[in-house]
Amino acid sequence: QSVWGYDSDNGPERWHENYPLAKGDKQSPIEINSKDVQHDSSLASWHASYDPGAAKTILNNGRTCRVVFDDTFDRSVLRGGPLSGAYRLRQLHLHWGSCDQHGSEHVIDGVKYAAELHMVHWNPKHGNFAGALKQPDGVAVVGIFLKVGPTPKPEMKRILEEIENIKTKGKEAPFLHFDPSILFPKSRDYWTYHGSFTTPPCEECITWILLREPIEVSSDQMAKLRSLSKNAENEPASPLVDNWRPPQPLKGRIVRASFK
Ligand code: BO1
Ligand code: ZN
Repeated sequence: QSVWGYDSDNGPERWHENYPLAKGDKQSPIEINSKDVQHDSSLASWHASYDPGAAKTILNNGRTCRVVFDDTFDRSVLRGGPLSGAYRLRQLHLHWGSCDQHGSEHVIDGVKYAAELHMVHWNPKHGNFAGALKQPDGVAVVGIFLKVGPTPKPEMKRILEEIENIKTKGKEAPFLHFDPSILFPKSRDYWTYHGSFTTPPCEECITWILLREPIEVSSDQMAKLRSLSKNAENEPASPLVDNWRPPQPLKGRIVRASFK
């Protein structure tokens, strides 16, 4: 297991060998059981204020497809909900499966969605991203579930049409003028809890904001995502699929809901 991944020889079951935090007490993702969540009427609504001009590039790093944003100043920020102050958007990426029955990291009442979109923000009071991930209130991730249905999500087009240009590991393409808030579902209802990065080293610095309402994508759109490769251009072909970590122990944590 020289580098971590999602295969049996380097996958989630083995991450703790090189990254002991992976066995911590506040790991993500988790399974949410709606009967166990606490409605909290004091939870405010959240607001994203994103500058389309902050979008920079899209890349395939062999583990996910990521869109990177300029985070050198408070340009695209997330506020409200369980958060204090403004958190800066740094990147978004996805986790997905090899079929529609799995792919999400968080599981809701036993339901695994086909994919999960993560919008990653950091708290600028900690100076930079590296500093933020050492702090319990360092990072805020908005999670959006993708389910497969008859209706494509036109707002996913920009990302999916770039997949052609970043087929293999290490490929990167310009990705300019994109407002990721077009990907949000209608409802702002969310669950929140404190957890970790879902990839090594799995630091426990994340306020998770998981949106209740999934967005719908078509089967063709999911197929495009699954057409990415985890190999580099000069290596044997290997599809980039099933890049999700399964649920981790809740260990007494409380999940709060903004809705009844
Ligand atoms: S996620 O939203 O928990 N799936 C997630 C996972 C990894 C990152 C962001 C969100 N980013 C990575 C960066 C690395 C950094 C690492 C810290 O987080 O790409 O540069 O070192 O664990
Ligand atoms: Zn993620």
